[in-house]
Amino acid sequence: MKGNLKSFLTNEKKFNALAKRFFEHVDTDGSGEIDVGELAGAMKRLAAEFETDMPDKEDIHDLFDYIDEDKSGKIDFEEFKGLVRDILFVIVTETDKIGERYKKI
Ligand SMILES: [Ca+2]
Repeated sequence: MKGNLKSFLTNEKKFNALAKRFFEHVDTDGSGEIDVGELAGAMKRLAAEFETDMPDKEDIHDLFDYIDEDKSGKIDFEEFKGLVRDILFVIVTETDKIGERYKKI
């Protein structure tokens, strides 16, 4: 599993396919760009799924600004891929840390 995740980060084709699937989930109107409302919807769906607190307006705008690198007010696929890469990187890093912890036991 860990190896598979890492391969996503280095295999451009696999990574693009995965990122595209996520992108299409968020881009609910299929315009090819994500606006604040679509990002808010995606974050709320995630919060509901994981039964965590709903993100507030500030959280949503902070994340949006972070992803919207050129500050165009829309997130395009290239910018979105940066986010997916960050998320995968965190998962891989954390998984490694957890693995290390178990080795010590
Ligand atoms: Ca859109």
